[in-house]
Amino acid sequence: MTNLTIPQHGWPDEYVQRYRQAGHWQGETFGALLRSRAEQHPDRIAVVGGSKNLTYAQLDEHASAIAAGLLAQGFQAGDRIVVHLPNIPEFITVVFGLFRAGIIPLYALPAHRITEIEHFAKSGGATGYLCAAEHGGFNYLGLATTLQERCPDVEHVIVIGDATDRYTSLQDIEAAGANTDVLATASSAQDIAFLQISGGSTGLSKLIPRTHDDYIYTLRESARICELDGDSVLLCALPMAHNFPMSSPGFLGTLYAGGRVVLSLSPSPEACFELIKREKVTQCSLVPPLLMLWLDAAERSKPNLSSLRVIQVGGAKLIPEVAQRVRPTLGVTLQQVFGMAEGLVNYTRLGDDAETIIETQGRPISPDDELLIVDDDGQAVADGQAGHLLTRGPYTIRGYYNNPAANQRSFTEDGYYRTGDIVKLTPDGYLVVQGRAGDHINRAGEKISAEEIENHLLANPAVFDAAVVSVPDTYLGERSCAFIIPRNEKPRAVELKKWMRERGIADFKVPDQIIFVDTFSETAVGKISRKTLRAQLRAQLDTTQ
Ligand code: J2J
Repeated sequence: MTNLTIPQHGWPDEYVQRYRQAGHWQGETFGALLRSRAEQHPDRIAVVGGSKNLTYAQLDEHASAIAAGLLAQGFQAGDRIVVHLPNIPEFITVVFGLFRAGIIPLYALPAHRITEIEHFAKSGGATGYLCAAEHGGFNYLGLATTLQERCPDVEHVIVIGDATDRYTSLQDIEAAGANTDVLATASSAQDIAFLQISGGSTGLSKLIPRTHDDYIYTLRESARICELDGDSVLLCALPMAHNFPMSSPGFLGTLYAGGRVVLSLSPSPEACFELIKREKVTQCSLVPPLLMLWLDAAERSKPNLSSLRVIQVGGAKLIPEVAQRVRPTLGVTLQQVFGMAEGLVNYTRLGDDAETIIETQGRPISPDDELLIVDDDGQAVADGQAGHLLTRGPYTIRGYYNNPAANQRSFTEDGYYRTGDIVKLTPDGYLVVQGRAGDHINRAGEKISAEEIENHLLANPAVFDAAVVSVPDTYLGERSCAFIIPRNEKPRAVELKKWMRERGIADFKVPDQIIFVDTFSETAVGKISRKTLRAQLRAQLDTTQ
């Protein structure tokens, strides 16, 4: 068994004791959690997706069969598998199967392509890749083939759907493990349950290790704060591999509360309004651009959304003008969520006054979340002033997975995570997000590292230099703009975009806008940092638009 613990970056003993004594960490694993729900209400429907319904008992059975099947296949507790699935019920049976076997899922988004998957597989040391054969017109089997060529350590490819004769189907894995009860596993509550992906500012994504103990704590508290219970029906419209629809309160928080999860393959208002009516959905989580689409569509089509009570909105800043439209247009309570896959999550509470709900991004889940707001020199700012948010607490990681260099940058010596967000605190302890210190683009909630995209562009022979910046966008919140100095002949922007897609990166990372320039700045380039350069270019855009 390897890497189950995070030796140098785990919580120090005194914090472990503190969080246990406070009752935050209760020693429960995901495997045991599902079993207890299946015992409490075996016949209640847990998941609805496409034409499939699964009860809690069925979910439990699938999870055990998958766990047993994977162990029979040669996987061992502590191994990592890249899970690359859209919003289908198998996402849930698979991850609980992995939890039961102690195998660590590493969650990729459906939009990710070979470049990202290769990076995840290598940095996570994955030995398996699990995908749907096809989704949204993309053939994931082709990706699997390239992945195995580039990463020989990925020995196993498991496919949902037609696995062809090359790969193993999930059905066969399940059949091999059928009727085998796997509950006691090598994993315990303080072990890593899964790896999430960071949306950080620098370079390639980092891997975020979350333990059973810390994550289940957030689920328990999120379910309470969002007032979920056995009657709740949560629509999962965002890609479920994202931390937000997974846990704030997300499909896992809903299963924690014994409610029902309804999965939508598309977040469009057309698809979702229909599901809300048919399945009597009570809660849903959206990013601001989607909320805007829903609001516009609801004003036009006046759908029946009478079952819906709460919409959580987070992932990017929601402006008060849009927040204000939620109750009159959709007839529901808005709940703002400011969270991060690294940990800290803030919610406005359902009973808060309208001003708090509209103007703030909520307050932390836990009384043991420690927040510091500091200036550029690391000194605490005066009350109510904006500054860099640093945080540590019972569900905020103390370090990325196997990444000492990133940990050096992203964590203080006493274990605070540097969120990269600029926030201020209201006198009531609510956070108002002001912006980001780092150079990433928050494109409709998807975080894109400027540096990562620049590095892709620099690999093109026609590109001499490139700098990527964010531009405010009415619908996306922010869009990406690449300033490019051509080497000789100016390439065509469409060709460059096509070339990026063919490199195999997620579509949302392809620059929305490309501007060719002869030089970046009058100041000698190379003498100023990339950060300053990007700031100058952004300012240049502001004055020319
Ligand atoms: C402004 N910026 C926000 C908000 C996140 C719940 C909700 C969201 C995420 C998430 C999550 C924001 N207003 N309301 O994991 O559990 C930006 C910040 C933050 C970064 C984290 C959850 N909500 N953000 O978005 O890991 O910049 O998590 O640091 O994808 O999103 O991104 P991510």
